[in-house]
Amino acid sequence: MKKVIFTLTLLLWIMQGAFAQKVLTRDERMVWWREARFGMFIHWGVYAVPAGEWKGQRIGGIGEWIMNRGKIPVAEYQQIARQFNPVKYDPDAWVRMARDAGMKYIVITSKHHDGFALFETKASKWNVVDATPYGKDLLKPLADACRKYGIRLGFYYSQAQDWNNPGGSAARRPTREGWANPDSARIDAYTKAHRGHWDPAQETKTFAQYIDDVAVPQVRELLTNYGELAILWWDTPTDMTDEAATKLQSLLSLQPAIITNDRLKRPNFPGDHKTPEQRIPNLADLDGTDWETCMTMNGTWGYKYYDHNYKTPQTLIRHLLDIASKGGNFLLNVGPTAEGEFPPESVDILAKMGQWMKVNGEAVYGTKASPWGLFTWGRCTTRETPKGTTLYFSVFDWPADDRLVIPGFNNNLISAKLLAGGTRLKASVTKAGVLTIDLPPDAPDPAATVIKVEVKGRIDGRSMTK
Ligand code: FHN
Repeated sequence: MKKVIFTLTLLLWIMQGAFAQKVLTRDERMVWWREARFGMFIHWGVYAVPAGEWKGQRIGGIGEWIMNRGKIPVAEYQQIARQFNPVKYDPDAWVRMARDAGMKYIVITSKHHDGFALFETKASKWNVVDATPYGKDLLKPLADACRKYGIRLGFYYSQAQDWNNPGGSAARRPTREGWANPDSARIDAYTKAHRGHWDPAQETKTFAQYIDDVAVPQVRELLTNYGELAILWWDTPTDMTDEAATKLQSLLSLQPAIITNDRLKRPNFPGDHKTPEQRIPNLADLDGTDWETCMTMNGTWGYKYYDHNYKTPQTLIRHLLDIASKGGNFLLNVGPTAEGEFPPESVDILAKMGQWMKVNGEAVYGTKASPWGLFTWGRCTTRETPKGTTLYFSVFDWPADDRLVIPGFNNNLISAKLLAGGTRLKASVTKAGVLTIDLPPDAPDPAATVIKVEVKGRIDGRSMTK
């Protein structure tokens, strides 16, 4: 009998251990994210079909807003889905492009403000399975490919704004200037009186009904049907209530390790990280909260066939270093075409950033912010090691005298070398604490050349001038 009781107790104990869900602290959940530093944002939806043009006219502004800025009626907009047939969609290739660019995670628009779900959902017929000739869930194979290549996956979900599912909110924006819609004055007067809506079909339910009928069940589906998820990326809390936010937030317990951003509802739902958009914060604006800059490669998130105004790989590499030197993450956007391809310019940028990251990624992943702020010639990231501290000086503007001079340097030097290729560099520290590094005559990498400096002890950069 004693033996039976003992065995049963042991079994119970083992089972408890196996099933008990450990509550992770925020720091535990954020470990991989703080290491990752670089991720891919993907804005994809039926708006890639008009690709910035409606009825022969270009609608200015960002491509995924075409329905709102053109005040396209619901029934007309929904016709677009009939042309959404991304037969060239190759999620395996997408994930490889992200991985080869040096990105560690992907966040994709599962549903943007036009309410169109890229996934199979029972909560609304306005989704890729029910409304398009393609007829298949787009997120499942992406989740599989991410797992295959060890890339973390996050879902963007527009929780409040939804211009197609009735009751969803709509930001109060006028018809896009420059679009010669003869009816725009009347439409704009209507939107003013109707909390941003421009079509009575948008108002057949209340916002609370929309939350219960669409947002809550869809977020539950997203958190249940795609395996382990890394991030839930909320966006534009227009008209959001605390009650609705609480309902959505409570679903997150379905994914105990998930990270969320700060856009569920302000100010009571701060999430895990801030999300400066299209800008890199100044040092003075940072308050110790984790943050991630999201940015477009050109001027739009969703695909527009005529936007070729791309930033150069050099600019984007420097943005990544600027962000890392301030302790943030970089979420860089790609807007695929309606057929399912990344625009060629994006492919090229990703490949070039990947070439740089392959050699210099050490200066980015898992590094900490510069203890000294910014240098006029470039940026610095640091890593604490058992031996002391490694400093990565990323030089953007090569000094005319081929010398890097860093005053206020209080540590003993171990070594200095070029990160790419490992060539040792002559370096010395004067008694007055000035570190001088002799550089080769020309910048080996015009985008950013990283000088890796190992020193004893920890850095006290307070005495350093810029
Ligand atoms: O309105 C959206 C926009 O379309 C895009 O998705 C960006 C990405 O951060 N978020 C909103 C604007 O803040």
